[in-house]
Amino acid sequence: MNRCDALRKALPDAYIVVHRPENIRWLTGYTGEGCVFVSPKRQVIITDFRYIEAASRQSPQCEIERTQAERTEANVLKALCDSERVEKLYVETDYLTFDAVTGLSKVLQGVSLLPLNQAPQTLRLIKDSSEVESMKKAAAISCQALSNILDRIRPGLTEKQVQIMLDYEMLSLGSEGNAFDTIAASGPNGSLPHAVPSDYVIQKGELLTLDFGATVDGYCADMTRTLAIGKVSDDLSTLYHRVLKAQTMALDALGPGKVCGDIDKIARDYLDGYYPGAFGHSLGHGVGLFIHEQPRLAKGSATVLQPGNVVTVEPGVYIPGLGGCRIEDMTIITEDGYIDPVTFPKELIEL
Ligand SMILES: [Mn+2]
Repeated sequence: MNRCDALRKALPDAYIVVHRPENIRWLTGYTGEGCVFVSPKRQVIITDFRYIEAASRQSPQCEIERTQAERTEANVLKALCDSERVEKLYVETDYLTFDAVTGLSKVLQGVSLLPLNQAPQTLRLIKDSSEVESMKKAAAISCQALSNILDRIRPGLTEKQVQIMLDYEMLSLGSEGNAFDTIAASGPNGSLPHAVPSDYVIQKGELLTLDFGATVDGYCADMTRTLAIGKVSDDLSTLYHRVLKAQTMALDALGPGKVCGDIDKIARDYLDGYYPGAFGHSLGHGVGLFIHEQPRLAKGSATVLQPGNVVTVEPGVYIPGLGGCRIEDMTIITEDGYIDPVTFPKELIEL
């Protein structure tokens, strides 16, 4: 893996140090701790003893510099900057702590530190075919995991027990780990968009929202399904079908060249007509090596979707006291539309 040339093309003749783990992985394939120094002619992973062998296996195209107690990361960067006569160094000021940046500037006397301004993230907006393959696999595992536990979900289980079943299935099916902490929210907890699974016992007649995702090659899947535990009230059934309609309308409008804010507005206007203010978050977000990336399908966003973007479409309605519902697919924008690798059915399933 070597995408350092893409970064060099974006920032010609620049000297850059990258610390954000997803950016390091995207640029070099290396998944350990440390940072990577990128100059016009070399790329150097700076890490400690624990990761030296892993770095050389994962990133044979990189030089590796080992830190030690008396040879800190900043010292190594100083030596690299001196050897290449660096005057300006781009750093991830949006990721490093204030202390880290001030510490670095003290050691790197005479080198001006400049904000990298998310240049790697901008490149990561467009997924290449290998990234898309990984994301499709992660979505397939997520869907299969839910299918596998479906006939075991029943009243009397706690939210936590359902969470554990889902996580176990995803790992068994080949997920490297969860893309984020699985959400299982039933009944009144469904009105909390990011509910933490609890010991709450799932009851008959409730909606159960499951939001989860596997990871493959570091790439995240993100999907949500809301299930009915037995027969639910007409109010809840209507709520479910309106959320589904909002998602269908947004998906029908999705594609390259579309404005993110316009897609959000389609779902938002529809749901606000029935449940004013109850859809309080954005319609969707980018996904990749990190669970929440750009672009965002958000109110007022003028960003235009491009082939290779991966975005979720996840309208939800949250009503304290009644509960909530969210339905989420992760979509890959293509030249002529989009691919939806989240194939798990969306008609209301009564368990
Ligand atoms: Mn999501």
